[in-house]
Amino acid sequence: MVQKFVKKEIEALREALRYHNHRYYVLDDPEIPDAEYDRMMQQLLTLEAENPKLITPDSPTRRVGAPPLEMFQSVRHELPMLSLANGFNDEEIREFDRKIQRMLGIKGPVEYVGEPKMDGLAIEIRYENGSLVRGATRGDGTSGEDVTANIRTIKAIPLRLREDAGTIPARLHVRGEVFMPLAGFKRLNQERERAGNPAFSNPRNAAAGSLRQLDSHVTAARPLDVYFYGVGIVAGLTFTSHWDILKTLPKFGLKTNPYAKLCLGVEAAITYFHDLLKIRDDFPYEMDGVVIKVNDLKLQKQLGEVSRSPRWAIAYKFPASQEMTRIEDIIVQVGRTGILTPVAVMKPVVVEGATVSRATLHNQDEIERKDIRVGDWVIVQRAGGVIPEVVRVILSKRTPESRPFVFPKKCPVCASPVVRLPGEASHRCMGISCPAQLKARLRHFVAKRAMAIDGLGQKLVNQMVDKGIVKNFSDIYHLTRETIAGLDRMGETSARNLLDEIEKSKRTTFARFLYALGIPLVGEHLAQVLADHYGCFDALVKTDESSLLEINEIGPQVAQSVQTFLATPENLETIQRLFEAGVHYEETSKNEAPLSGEVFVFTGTLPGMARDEAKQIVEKLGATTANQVSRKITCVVAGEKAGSKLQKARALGLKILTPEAFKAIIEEKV
Ligand code: 5U1
Repeated sequence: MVQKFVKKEIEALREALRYHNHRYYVLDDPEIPDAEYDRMMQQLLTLEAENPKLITPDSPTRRVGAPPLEMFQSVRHELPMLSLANGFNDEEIREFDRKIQRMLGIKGPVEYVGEPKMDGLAIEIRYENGSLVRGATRGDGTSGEDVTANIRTIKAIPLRLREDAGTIPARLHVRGEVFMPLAGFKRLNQERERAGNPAFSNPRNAAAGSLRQLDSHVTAARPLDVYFYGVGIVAGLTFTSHWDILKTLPKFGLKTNPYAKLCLGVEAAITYFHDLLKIRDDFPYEMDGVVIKVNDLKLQKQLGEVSRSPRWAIAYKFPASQEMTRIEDIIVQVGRTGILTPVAVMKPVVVEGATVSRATLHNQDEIERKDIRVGDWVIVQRAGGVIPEVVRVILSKRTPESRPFVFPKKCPVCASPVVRLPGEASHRCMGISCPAQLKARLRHFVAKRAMAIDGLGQKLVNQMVDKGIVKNFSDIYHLTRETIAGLDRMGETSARNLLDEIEKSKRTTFARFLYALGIPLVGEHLAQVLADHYGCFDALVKTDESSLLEINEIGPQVAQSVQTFLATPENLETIQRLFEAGVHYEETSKNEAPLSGEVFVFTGTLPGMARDEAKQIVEKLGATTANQVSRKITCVVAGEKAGSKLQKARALGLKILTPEAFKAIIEEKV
């Protein structure tokens, strides 16, 4: 690469790393996944190694972490707290082992200790003559923040060492990781949301935010825990191996992770990593990998350290559970029940070993809550290690080209109207013959409590749809013996039986017919309510939302659903075809009633009769009533002071009755 461009690239990387460093270490509010940060750091390290002249003392590679916050006292670590080199695959771990063997001149297997790498905040605690005297964060490795008061509130940390190990050392500086277990993290976030405080984005941030509180009472109320994994200055005690440290510390009351394991040779250490990876999600806390350490302390000393990391240890990182990618599009999928689900189409990215390119965005509210737009950079994770989800938008990377998502008004599969019913989170397609829903709708249509076509099960329905034999409900009534007999596992006899059942189903009831149509939210009971009220399809189709709302058990959701369903021409066409194919129902009394099919609107005052009374009378005679004037109205009764409704009725050319004419009709019909 041309030197000028390399310099520019290095500077851009440094600036980005400084920005994210600040978010991560100072604000406890990282914006990008750790894996992305690691990658940028790796890239910068490589470029600097290739161009050593361009290294500057202020490069993020020369320093880890950020300076301590001003409010805390700064504590200088008597021995620097090192950080770890990372490995991301088996081969990198084998290379780490080969280097160790080379440096030590060993040919046989090296003894390692494998330990879970906790995802928390590194600390050092000083015990002097058995008493806890100081607790500090790692900070930049050379000095950290004095968080003694906060450390003292963590119940897993002894204020005085136990004496089970015999003599108490004069000085024992222990190192470990403070973390927040998942259950406590979940509880804390629920409490915060209830109190209107922002939730922590992950347990690591929650632990860091809790430990770096100026008021130790706040820390005391946070569910923090600790595992110790090493020592700094020690006086009055000697250790021979790392395993010795891990087994001795608990005797002083200092917890070490019980999942640590002695591994003879690098292959055993690699197996340890894979075993832990398999059960990673079963742990009550988050780990981000395992640490593999040379066990023998003499060998550790011989190996020493390079820049900021010991040569005798490596962090073998688990595949990242969060990654960063870009939303290229938001598409809409139609489920078999007609629910429309927005799905983010993303630039493919590997998360926990699997390529992720799509994630459900659930519904409009979820998109608005997370403010997700097409073109946005987002963080994705695999929920429970499996289902991809968009965690949040990286707002600082948003460009003016990002576009908010607008739900389609028409179903992307069948172009029928899409509605979001009042109080519902989802949008629905109202198309009765929508191919995306056809199998499920047909199965419902033929079910026992609907059209009751015995012998037409899901498998047969699926075959008919897949072969294109049935494209809508009415096609069932045009099936022939030959067509049915040609289907898998069907013969002449079963075809004849099925045709008999189909024929029988043509004679039904209005309520069953309505239920079979599968109008969203209209179950068996409401189908009966509608059938009782309207008596026949003609009356129902003429109704409007306000008249539907006048029925006792019909609320705004159902009213809108029925109204939209019946206002969809494709649906009416299918229903018409069913009637033409011979489907009919027993006419109910409403159908035989003298005013059946009529829709009345009353306006103005009727002398000697309350409006409700007039409505009841016409309803008893089989008519329906409405509050608004529309083309569906067959008769407007206009009393005194009839206002705009009368004008509209005239404009639409509707039949208008005076109160006297109305009374005469009633008397004649009763
Ligand atoms: N379990 C564990 N975590 N951890 C982190 N051990 C461990 N050792 C570390 C670090 C930074 O460092 C020493 C190897 C120096």
